[in-house]
Amino acid sequence: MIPKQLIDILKKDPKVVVLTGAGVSAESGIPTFRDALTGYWSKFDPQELATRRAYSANPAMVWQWYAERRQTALDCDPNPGHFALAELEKMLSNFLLVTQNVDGLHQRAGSKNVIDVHGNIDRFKCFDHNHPVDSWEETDKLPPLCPKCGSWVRPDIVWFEEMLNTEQIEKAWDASKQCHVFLSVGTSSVVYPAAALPEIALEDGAILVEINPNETPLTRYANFVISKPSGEALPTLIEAVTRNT
Ligand code: BV8
Repeated sequence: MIPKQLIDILKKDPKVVVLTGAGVSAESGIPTFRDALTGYWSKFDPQELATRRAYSANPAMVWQWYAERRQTALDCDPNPGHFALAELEKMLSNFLLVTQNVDGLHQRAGSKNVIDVHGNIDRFKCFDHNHPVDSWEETDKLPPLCPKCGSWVRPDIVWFEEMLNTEQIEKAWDASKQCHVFLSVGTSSVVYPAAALPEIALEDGAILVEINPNETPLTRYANFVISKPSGEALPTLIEAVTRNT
């Protein structure tokens, strides 16, 4: 499943950047983003719900959507793919994990050098001033209100048409430019600016590896394509690279 040439490259302690998307958490039981809508939510488009506009129009409903997704994330466990990436980090002297996922599973699996470019569903801030919020007065009204300014509490994640954290995306940008190997794992590669990271890595001569059971717009540019679930492919990759090291 893992090309020998890729194993030999990874044995040479290259600079590695990994970009993950919702596919990495699929085997943990978390629906991927574009099928994150089951049941009641099935009549909504996530790209419509994950916006300031939707929150302004229907804060209680969108709060509930995130509350259910948060509970799912907290009830799920990291899968072998998450643990394999934590292992890969330990094996390499220069490694960065950039995740689009907001579920926190990489950190729970032991990954240390992680940038969660779209935020974390279990972190909160306020709608009007981005005040960090870690507790609030429980009332029967939702969303809860910011203790500092009284505006709605919201998840500390990046909605569509919101800017990503400049420092974070610049760090991810720089690492992608300098890396020798870029692994794109479990992402549909359609959401920018995260989807630009593998493009930058390629422009600067990196080897591009894609791990995804399905094709994406990136597939045709990849040097290595592993069309398997990440929970299977990543542990196999680690095992191959550590074998008779
Ligand atoms: C920005 C948090 C500047 C929220 C997310 C027009 C108007 C306005 C904006 C735009 C526009 N055109 C383009 C844009 C920019 C826009 C964008 O890229 N849109 C796309 C969709 C066209 N980007 C933005 O808005 C970004 N901000 O650009 O600011 C700006 C400012 C003002 C105006 C314009 C621009 C902000 C983007 C961040 C959005 N927030 N998440 C939440 O979670 O609720 S993004 C969301 O999509 C998730 O974070 C998710 O991670 C991310 C990407 O999706 P994927 O992770 O790839 O998940 P997906 O389900 O799509 O795919 C899963 C993949 O896994 C599949 O390929 C599948 O095959 C694979 N898979 C399945 N099982 C497995 C597997 N792989 C491996 N193993 C398995 N077992």
